[in-house]
Amino acid sequence: MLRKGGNMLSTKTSIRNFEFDNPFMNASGVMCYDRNELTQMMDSVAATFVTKTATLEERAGNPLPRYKSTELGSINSMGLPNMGIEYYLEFLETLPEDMTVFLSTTGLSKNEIHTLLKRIKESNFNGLVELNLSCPNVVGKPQLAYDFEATDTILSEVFEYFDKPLGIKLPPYFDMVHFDMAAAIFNKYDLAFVNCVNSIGNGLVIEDESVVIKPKAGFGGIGGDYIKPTALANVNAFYKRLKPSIKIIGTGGVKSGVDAFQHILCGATMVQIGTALQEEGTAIFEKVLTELKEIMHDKGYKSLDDFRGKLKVIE
Ligand code: RRO
Repeated sequence: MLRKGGNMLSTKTSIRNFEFDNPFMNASGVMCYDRNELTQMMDSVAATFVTKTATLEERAGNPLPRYKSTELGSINSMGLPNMGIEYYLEFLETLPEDMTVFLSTTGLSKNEIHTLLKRIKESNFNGLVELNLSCPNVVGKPQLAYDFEATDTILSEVFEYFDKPLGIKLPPYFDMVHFDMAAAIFNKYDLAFVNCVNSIGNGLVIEDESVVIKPKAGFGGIGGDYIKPTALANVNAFYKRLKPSIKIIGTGGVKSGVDAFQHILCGATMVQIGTALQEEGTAIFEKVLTELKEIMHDKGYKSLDDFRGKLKVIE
C-alpha cells in the first residue's frame, strides 16, 4: 500500500518542454473518434490523449464487422474512420491553454500528408503531432514506414517547413537490420518522438471456420497480449539506437502496472493503451497508474527516471 503522508513518488514525464503528470494516454484509434470520446479521455486519470488519426476529409472507414476482441487481444480493420482534420483542430482549439495533447494525422498520399501538415502548421494547435506512418488497414495502401526510402523522403520534405513538435507512429519491425536502418533514418531528423508500435499488421483470427472481421477477407491489425513482446523489443531497440532528443512512446499489450513498468524499463517516456482501453473503458488508467505506483514504491523508485531504459541483461 502507498502511504498517504510524505510520499515523494512522482510519475511525471516530459517530451520537449511539455510535462505530463503521468505517462498514460490512449493509443490512437481508441476513445478518440469525436468530442464525446475525447472528453471522456479528459475526464480520466490519463495525463493526456491523442486523437484518432485525421485525414483531410471525413471518412466512414471499412464495412462492419471491423473490430473483434479475443482472449489474448484484438483484431481490427477500421479503415481510418475519422471526422476530418478540421473537426479535430476545432475541438483542440477549445481546450485550456495549459493542456498539452497529441493530434494524430496521416494522408492517403504524399501530397495529402503535406497538405495536412501545412494546415496544422498554420493552425493555432500548439501540442504535439503524431504522424501515422503505419496504418495497416486501408485497402491498396502499404504501411509507409516499411518502405525506408519513401519514409526518408517524406521526412526530409516535411522537416523543410514543419516547425511544430512532430513524432511518428511506427509499425513493429522484426529484424535487427531493420532497427538499424530505420534508426539511422530517424536520427537525421528533429523528431520529438517515435511511437512503438502500431498494431501488428495483417494478422488473421479465426473462429468457427470463419474469419471474424469483414474487410480484407479477415486480415487486420493485431493488438493486446499478442503483441507485448514485439512492442517491448521495438521500444528498447529504438531507445538504444536513437539520439536522446527523440523520446519513445511505448504502445502494445499494456493492461497492468507491470506492463507499463516494463515499457518504461525498455525506454518509454509515455505509455499508450489501446486494446485494454477498448475493452475496459477509461477506468483502466486509474488501475494501471495505481499499480505502477505500487511497483515503484515496492522497489524504492521515486521517479520514472530512476528506472527508464535500465533494463537488465544477462552477462
Ligand atoms: O483505422 C484503422 O484501421 C487503424 C489505423 Br489508422 C492504425 O493506424 N492502426 C490500426 O490498427 N487501425
